[in-house]
Amino acid sequence: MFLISAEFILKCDDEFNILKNNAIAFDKNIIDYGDVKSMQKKYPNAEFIDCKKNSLLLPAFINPHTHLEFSANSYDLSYGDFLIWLNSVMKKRENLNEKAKEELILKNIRLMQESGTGTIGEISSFGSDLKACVKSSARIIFFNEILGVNKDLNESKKEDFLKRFHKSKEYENELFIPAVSLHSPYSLNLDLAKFAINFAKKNKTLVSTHFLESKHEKLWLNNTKSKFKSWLDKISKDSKPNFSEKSFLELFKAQRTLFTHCVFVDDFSNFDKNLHSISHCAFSNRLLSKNTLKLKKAIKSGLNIHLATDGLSSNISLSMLDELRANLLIHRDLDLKKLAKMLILMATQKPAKAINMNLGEIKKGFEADFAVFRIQECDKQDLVLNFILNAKKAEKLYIKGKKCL
Ligand code: MCF
Ligand code: FE
Repeated sequence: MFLISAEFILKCDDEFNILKNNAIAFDKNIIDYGDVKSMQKKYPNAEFIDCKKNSLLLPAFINPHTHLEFSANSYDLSYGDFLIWLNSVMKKRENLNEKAKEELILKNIRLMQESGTGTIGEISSFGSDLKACVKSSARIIFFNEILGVNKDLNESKKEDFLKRFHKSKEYENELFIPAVSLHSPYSLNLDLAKFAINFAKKNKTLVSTHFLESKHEKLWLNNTKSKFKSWLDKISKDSKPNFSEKSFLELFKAQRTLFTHCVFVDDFSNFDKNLHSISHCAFSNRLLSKNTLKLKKAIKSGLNIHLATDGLSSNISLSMLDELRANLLIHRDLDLKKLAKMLILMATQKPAKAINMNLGEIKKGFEADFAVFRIQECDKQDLVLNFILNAKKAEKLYIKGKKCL
């Protein structure tokens, strides 16, 4: 058993309690916490890790949406409009995937850990990220992606998906959790989508999907003239939308699902508050979507909204700290200090609820996943905002009680 002390501990509970000069007793899980002296008395045999003054401990960040197979991108893709980006991805994706070798993916996972992230939701398009994800010390939810509009190819798409899923299943353990990703309503036909949902239900996995990321997608799903038609006609002749906004959402009834982007959602009441959540990728939306999530309205609806970085295919960093800072800049209709606290919860407690794991909070019985940062002297009322503004690198990272940094 260990005992770790810090000057400040962000519990990341609903009340946003901040503990001062407390210590946490933990093994794989959080056993107890309280003021340092009484904890040392209560657990005299625990190994003491003293983080001393000017330290801040918080639950490790959860980044539930990345595309590590696109990690080699830097000058390759075009931004400013979703279809322009998509064309560039289609042209470059094989090549980018080829360049994203195990070493590069491991390096990026390491960088994420160094920025305080403990859990990653990886969208795997090809399966070439499998080995690195298994090798790393991060907790990974490995979303095997399925997509395809051309019905003639359905059987081979299913076969390929099953092969990748079963391969990932061979490595399943406490820190590596296979799951399913249905790419999006514009890139799937009904048969493939139903197959994937039924498969996820049967195997009791988490599901992730991209939804209403661009105006083009919204127009397409609403059967209004859109540039998506000519784009999709290149893949499947005389294409028609396979879903409406509503019929796509109906697929995910009774299924725990993370919906990524949702920039063009107008009515959040169509989601299931208990099982559905939104992964908000602010930086990615700036590059591809010409719009951002209506955060205030989305939160007011009672739906669980959390943050994610998306991949390096539409971001310059996979650090949740950078993503927190990007969010501070764009949600100008929210009070800055209140927003800072909300955002910390959207990087810890909220994504934990979305993936239904005992993570993201300093709470007895929860997994011992936390990060420690060096801070500077600061008024308690300014602490959270100043932490977001300044933090770059975690000093320590524990995942399931194991020291990773
Ligand atoms: O989240 C971003 C933007 N929206 C959709 N897809 C992707 C993103 N980053 C990478 N992708 C991948 C996706 O997984 O790009 C491909 C898929 O394999 C697009 S193919 C329609
Ligand atoms: Fe994505």
